[in-house]
Order: sequence, then C-alpha cells, then structure tokens
Amino acid sequence: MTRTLRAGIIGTGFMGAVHAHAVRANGGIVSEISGRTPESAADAAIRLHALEAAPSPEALIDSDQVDVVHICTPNATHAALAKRAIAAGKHVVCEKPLATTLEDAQKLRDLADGAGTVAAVPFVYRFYPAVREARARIARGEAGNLWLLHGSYLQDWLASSDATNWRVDPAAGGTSRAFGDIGVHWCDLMEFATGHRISRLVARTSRAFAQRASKGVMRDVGTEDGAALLFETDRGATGSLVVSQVTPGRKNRLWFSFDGTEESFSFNQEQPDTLWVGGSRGSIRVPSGPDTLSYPESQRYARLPAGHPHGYQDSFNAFIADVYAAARGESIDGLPTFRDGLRAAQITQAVLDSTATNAWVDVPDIDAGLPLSARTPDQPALERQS
Ligand code: SOE
Repeated sequence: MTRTLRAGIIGTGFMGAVHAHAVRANGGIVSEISGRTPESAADAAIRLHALEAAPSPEALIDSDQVDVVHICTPNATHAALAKRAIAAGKHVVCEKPLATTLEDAQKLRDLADGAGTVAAVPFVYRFYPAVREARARIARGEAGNLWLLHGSYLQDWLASSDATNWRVDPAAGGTSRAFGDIGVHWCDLMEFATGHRISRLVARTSRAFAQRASKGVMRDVGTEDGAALLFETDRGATGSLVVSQVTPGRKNRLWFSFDGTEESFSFNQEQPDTLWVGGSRGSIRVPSGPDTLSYPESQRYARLPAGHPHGYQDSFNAFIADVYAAARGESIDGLPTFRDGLRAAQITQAVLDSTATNAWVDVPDIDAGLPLSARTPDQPALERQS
C-alpha cells in the first residue's frame, strides 16, 4: 500500500498534538480530529491542521476518510475506543496505558492478534538511537552477563498539592497513576533493550500528598505519587526501579543503568543524545549519529550527524514512521504493540498486588508456552545472550 495514510486523532491535548506532528512528519494526513466537545474539536482542527473536525470519536472511527485511529484520550476511555477501531478494520495507535484493567488489556491484545491490522502503543523511548545502540550491543553479548538492571523515572509536574489532573482520579486514569503512567515506560525499555523479562517483583507505592486541590476543594488522593520496586528477571538478573511524579527539579528524567560483567550501559532521557558505555579500563560517551553509532539497528534511527540532538518529538516521529511502515505491510523489528500494552498491564497489576499484600508477586510470562522462535522480534536477544 503506497497511498498516503490518513490519520484520525481522538484527543486534542498535549499527546494529540504530538501525534499530529508525527503523522505529518511522515507524509501522512490528519484527516479528522475529535475532542470532548464539537467546539474543542473545531478549535483543534485549526490548531493541528486537520482537514475536518469529527462530530464524535465514534464518527471518526467509522469514517471512510480514516485509515489509522490515534487514541489520545484519558486512560479509562481507551478500551472501548480501541475495540471499536479494531472492529472497524482500522489500524490503531492507542496511548499507554492500553487499558485500566488487566482483563481489558488481555481482550484488546487478543482482538488485535486476530485482526490483521496494526495495533501499536507508544512506548516511544525505544526510538532514541542511543537506546537502540544499547540494545544492539547487549544483543551481541558486549555486556557480558547482565546481572544488575536499575534506574528511575522522575518527574515534578505534580510536585504541589495544588496540582491535579485527570490522571489523579482513578475513575479516569485507573487505579495506578505514577507507575501505570511512567513506570511502565521504564519496564518496557528495560525488557526491550536487554531481552530480559521481569519474573517477579516486590513493590511499594506511596503518596507525597494525601490530598490535592480539585476545583478549589482539597480532596483525598486515590492514586500513588511514586513507587519503589525490587525485581528479578527470567535470566537471573536483579533490578530496582524508583518512580516519582513529585521530585522537584526532575522534568522527565528516565534513567537506566544495565550492568554486565564486561560493560555497563547508561542512558538519561533528559540528555538523550549519548549512550554511556562503562568499562573497567575506561568509559565512553557514544554520541548519536549514523557515523558514530556501531550497528545498523541504531544507525537507522539517527537521521542527522552526531551533534544535532534527536529529541522526544523526533523519537515519536520515528515511532509513527515504523507504525505506518507496518501498516503498509513492512516487517518492523521492535514495534511496541498491544502485546506490550498487555505486558505493561501485567506488571502494573503485580505492583498493585505486591503493595496490597506486602509480598513478592510473580509476573506471568506473556509468551508462556510459546517456543522462543514464535516470540516477537524482541525475543531474539534472549537467544543471542545464552
Ligand atoms: C505524563 O506523566 C507524561 O506525559 C506521560 O503520560 C508520558 O507517557 C511520558 O512520556 C511523559 O510524561
């Protein structure tokens, strides 16, 4: 399929704008946009250069002017919209979390598996060249035995009791907020880059503020501001993760260190253009550029020479490029799909269960029973690491 793909974007906020820019950066058309009201849709159609405002999300999904449905709405609306889009035969890009319950995530993954269309979730941090470089080096065994996987994801946009957002409300955002919103990014990135799978974890969620202001009234908060985890992986590694949306001064600081017996690899999303490679006899900072990265899997995402920073929107553009290539029938390695959205829901549920029971909780192997060869492209790293 070579014709221009037409996007329908449901949601007119920050992520709707990011999706719209990425669609156009890849030669797509934003044919329709819908929002909470016809007025917000009309405003967004002008602001985001859509051909027209749809009267409702459902009308947008059913429109014959839309090939790819982008769902950028509050979490609790994702499942019904994604289900309708799949049933309408559309390709779907659904913002994470895929759903607010494990059951809905499972149903959506199963629906997507049988649909023959693309169903993707923007685990966008996979699309930094530096992350692909770490994955390529780890897959070739350059780390040695990966035994310690650790990091954090810290933000401060909720670092005040006056700050609130639909994510704080479990009815709109789901029962897990900080972990379900950003902890899942870190876990997806760790499993994607290393090929390891979290097999069990122990976690504690917590709140910085017991109450937050909502429409001028202080109300009890039902979701967590942060979480701390210890985990083990299916290949014998140990890990830790700290997640917070109340860490003053940290804006969007996703950071990891994946430590092997030969080399360790560290990445900081707030300075995303370099990969730190640690060695006992010296360490280097690898800049992102087709001429400075080592392998084709990472070079393909470094569009500009080293020194021309690749930012968040660039990564989102690269994600949409791969989604639209897959929609045209290309086989794409590393595309985050509804399967990965289900995986995130499994880990989130384990975090909630462990917090509630104060105990270690097993995390199911999403491909349990499948031979390695039947696993997704992410899995070959497991074979190479043995
Ligand atoms: C808010 O925490 C947020 O926009 C997340 O929802 C995104 O997934 C993350 O990439 C940036 O922060």
